[in-house]
Amino acid sequence: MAGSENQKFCLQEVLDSFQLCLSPNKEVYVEHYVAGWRGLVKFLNSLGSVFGFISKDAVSKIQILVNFLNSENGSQYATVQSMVKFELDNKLVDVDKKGICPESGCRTLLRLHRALRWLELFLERLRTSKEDDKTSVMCREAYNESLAQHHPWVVRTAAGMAFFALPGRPTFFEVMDVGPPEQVVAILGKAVPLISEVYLITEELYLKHNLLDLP
Ligand code: 1PZ
Repeated sequence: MAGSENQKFCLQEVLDSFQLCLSPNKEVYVEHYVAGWRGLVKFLNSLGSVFGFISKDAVSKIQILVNFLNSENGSQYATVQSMVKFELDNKLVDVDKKGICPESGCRTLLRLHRALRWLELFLERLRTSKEDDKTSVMCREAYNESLAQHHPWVVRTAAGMAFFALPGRPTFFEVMDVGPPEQVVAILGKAVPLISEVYLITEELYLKHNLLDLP
């Protein structure tokens, strides 16, 4: 994946990945989940280096999951469902506190899963926003309602400062690179429900296995 984060971003690609994410029986494919995040990291990188600390963390989590996919147990990581089963069955998850498995697939994916909720809330605000609405405000509101609750003060502060560097809505829409604003809004209209579905399926799975607070 070297260098792939620097290529041109297109919102359509992210939409495609999240579309491919769900199997016919509604399991979540890790490969496409990770591809969706790669697309998002590309987008974040094209917004400027102030967001570097955020994309760096996302990239390292993506890499952990890719390594599992490419490992000898790769087939067990095909879907989030199979990953959860495999790691729980084989005691590969630190359930209470970080110890022998500080970088399990389950806890790593949980971080991206929480960020997916932020994304859903943010994109929905963006979709319904008006021309002069501020992206930084939409981003902060979405963050406070979701990810912020899982971040310590120092991360919240850094994130809060980065939000000020977000470009305005017109530039933001241009960087999405799918055409005029109406087209962006239309694609967001498809993307948000998809992201929401992937989020809900994962959330229910993690809840069922009591994995929502993994350290
Ligand atoms: C378009 C604007 C982008 C704003 C992104 C909003 C999210 C702010 C997240 C700030 C993350 C700061 C860096 C590191 C955080 C980590 O401590 C946590 C917990 O991981 P642990 O320490 O437990 O291993 N990491 C995360 O919460 C995952 C964050 C992933 C963020 C991906 C954002 C992708 C943005 C896509 C842009 C459309």
